[in-house]
Amino acid sequence: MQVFFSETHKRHQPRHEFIGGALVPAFDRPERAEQIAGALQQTGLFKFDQPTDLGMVPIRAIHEQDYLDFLSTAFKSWQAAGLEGSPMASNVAGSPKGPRPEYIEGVIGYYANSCETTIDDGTWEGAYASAQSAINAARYVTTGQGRSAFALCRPPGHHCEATRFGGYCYLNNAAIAAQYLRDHGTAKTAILDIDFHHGNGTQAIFYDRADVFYGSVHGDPLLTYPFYKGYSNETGTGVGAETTMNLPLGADAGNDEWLAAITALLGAIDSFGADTIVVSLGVDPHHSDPQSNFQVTTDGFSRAGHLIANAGKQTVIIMEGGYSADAIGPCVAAFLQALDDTWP
Ligand code: Q9C
Ligand code: ZN
Repeated sequence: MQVFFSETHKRHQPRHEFIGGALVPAFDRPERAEQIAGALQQTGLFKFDQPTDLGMVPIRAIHEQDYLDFLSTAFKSWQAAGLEGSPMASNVAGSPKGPRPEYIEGVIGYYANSCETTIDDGTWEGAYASAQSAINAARYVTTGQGRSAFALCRPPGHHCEATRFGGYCYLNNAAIAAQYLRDHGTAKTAILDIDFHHGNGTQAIFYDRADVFYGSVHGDPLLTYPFYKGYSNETGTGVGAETTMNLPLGADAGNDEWLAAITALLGAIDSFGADTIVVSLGVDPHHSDPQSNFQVTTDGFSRAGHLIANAGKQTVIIMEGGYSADAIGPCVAAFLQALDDTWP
């Protein structure tokens, strides 16, 4: 399988994040991507390429220009204001947003949906390169070079909205890929999000859209991040009514429940009539993951890959979360190999 992976992810080196009232070492460490790349390379079944720089147009198709300007200058603005820590929001704007504040501490909260995530020197470069991997994977599939491609994105994207970062995400790679497919000949695209966390950013971006389906299986938001979105009664609005589907699962959900939810989401995607599936692949549902309360096994990811392959659609896979150093490589490899092996 074709993989797009940029070494530039290393420029994104968050020092810490804010959890439980304390600054703790950041979960999205550069080693994550290296561990996944290493596991794929060991199999000898993947062809790695650096993404071609396809520019800002596909990114602007999802994110507002003022947000992009903020993201690319936030670190400098923070330093210029004499603030000493890493830029992070200690307050967030409500919705709809009022006036944009002038002082950077207000500006950063205007563009945040969550307060644990920092913007460091190199974050913009890393996020831009990550988005380019997603765009390259979408282009690979939509130009008929192959039926599937994997974007080894880091940082991840699915918590990021059109104008708000958070949850370790700065640019919504899956949304950018889905929109790229729409703009290049795909009539109907579905996003299947199997990260442990609900993709609140992706859902918000496509909530009122009839041409992009968003379906997710995730930890019950009553118990876990992002807490305020991802409930089963969120199903879309306006012309996008019934094009969002959320299947939250309770603590300790294992392979059987998780795979049944994926099967249900694939059924809805088939009824929707999608030509292409964008998979937001988080491997944090694994039982060993420090962020999740699910009990999915490595074999569970293999079975998920089979199920998705059997849908018989073009597939663009986007890396999202996964924080268990020992499990993330094997889980991604198991998923992608199963997906590749079982093409009808
Ligand atoms: N007690 C992704 O997996 N907060 N983001 C966790 C844990 C943030 C996860 C708090 C989790 C964000 C892409
Ligand atoms: Zn996650």
